[in-house]
Amino acid sequence: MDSSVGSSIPPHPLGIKPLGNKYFAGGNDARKSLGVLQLLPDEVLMQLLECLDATSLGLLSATCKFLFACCTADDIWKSIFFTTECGRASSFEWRGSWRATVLGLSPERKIRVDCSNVFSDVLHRPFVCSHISPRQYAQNIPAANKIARFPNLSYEEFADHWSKKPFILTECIQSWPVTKSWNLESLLSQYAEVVFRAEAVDWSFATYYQYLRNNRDESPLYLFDRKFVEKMSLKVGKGEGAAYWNPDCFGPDLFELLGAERPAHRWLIIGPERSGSTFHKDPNATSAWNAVIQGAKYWIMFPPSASVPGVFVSRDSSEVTSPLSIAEWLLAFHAEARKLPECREGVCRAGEILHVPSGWWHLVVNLEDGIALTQNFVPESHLGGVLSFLRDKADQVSGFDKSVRDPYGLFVNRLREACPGVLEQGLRQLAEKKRRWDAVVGEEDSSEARPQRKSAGFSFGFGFGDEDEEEIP
Ligand SMILES: O=C(O)CCC(=O)C(=O)O
Ligand SMILES: [Fe+2]
Repeated sequence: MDSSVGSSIPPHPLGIKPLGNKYFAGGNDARKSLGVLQLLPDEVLMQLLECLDATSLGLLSATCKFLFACCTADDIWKSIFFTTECGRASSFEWRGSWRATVLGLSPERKIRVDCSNVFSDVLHRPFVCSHISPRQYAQNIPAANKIARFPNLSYEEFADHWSKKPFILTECIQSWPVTKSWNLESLLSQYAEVVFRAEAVDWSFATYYQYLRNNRDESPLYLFDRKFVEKMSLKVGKGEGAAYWNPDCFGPDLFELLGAERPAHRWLIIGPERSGSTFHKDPNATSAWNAVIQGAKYWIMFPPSASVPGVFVSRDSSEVTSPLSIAEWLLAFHAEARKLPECREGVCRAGEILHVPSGWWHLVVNLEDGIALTQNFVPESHLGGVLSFLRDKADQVSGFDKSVRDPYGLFVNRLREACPGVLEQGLRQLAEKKRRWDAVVGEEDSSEARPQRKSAGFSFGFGFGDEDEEEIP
């Protein structure tokens, strides 16, 4: 572990220590009191405890210090929370931890059991991960890695030079009214009762705000809502009473031709420090912009064909496996990733907007509690890539309503009606992409050119017409 990381971690409130410390502890080991349960490794013991209810956990925690430490681990209580009445409600009182919320404990009440003879990585590691400060990873970015920053760009500059590279614009969204009127408190006063989607839960903003301001989760629940415009009655687009509008520099968004049939494309994103998005590519080969309204986000990005340390992709790229949490990836892989020549990094602050080019890998972490808006779009320069994705990776296409049976056919028809020249150019890009691919892998193995089998799905899928289930990054 990076020594600077270790030094910023406070001691565990119960005194639990990493397993390695056992060898200096002179035989004083709480695990010895576990009786027959000593046979089970910590991972298995925790899985077993996850099957218990609150009462059983309470009883078991009174038997010995090791089980006390296990039975008070907050991750177990998170699972229990979702089986309770509170867990099904959109408004409730958040008490600072899942355990305190389930048990209705007062936030001031602290556990005072000395578990300093409990040695366990399984219990200690989540504590470390929930206390790392993401800011240290955003520092000392090597000059060659820095994401380009400009005040603004014209559409011509974007189309001619920048549509395939990430960049940050520092003076592009300052005229958006929301950059002045939105902060977490103003949203709380205006939208306290509005229910937003945060991963798998639907919570009122008042409840989410309490959680955001006072939690120690390793991977905090991230508010990621695609119906925010409707829920907040916002006006999008230049004109009287507008909240915000699409920046001019990204030019026409060809998915607008799909009208009501376009896939999910805009999200309100709110989260505390440490929340964020693990490595993924955006859906349907779209590009995106991500505008920070409050807070600051650290971005680490790689071009489409790069191998990202700690991220494992199946052969047809339909499945992505990466470490469970952002904190774990930062601890284990950040230093190695930063050394790669393709690595790009940057901090996007309040009032700035970042461009994610089609196909680029990105991991994003909030350095402060904050608010952002994001939108996926299809610029002309990536039309071939999007057509190729819709046609050849039909099983990985996501975000369309169930009623749209043939997204590729629909998009081609709309392009043919509205702008046949652009379609022709996109189909040329598509043919060129296939020609280049065949030249590299040989026609036999052209997996990009064949429709893919249905698989478990890319981890950043938005679900195929599956209302809200899979809209989590
Ligand atoms: O966490 C974030 O702000 C990044 C979100 C993101 O990558 C996305 O919307 O695709
Ligand atoms: Fe993304």
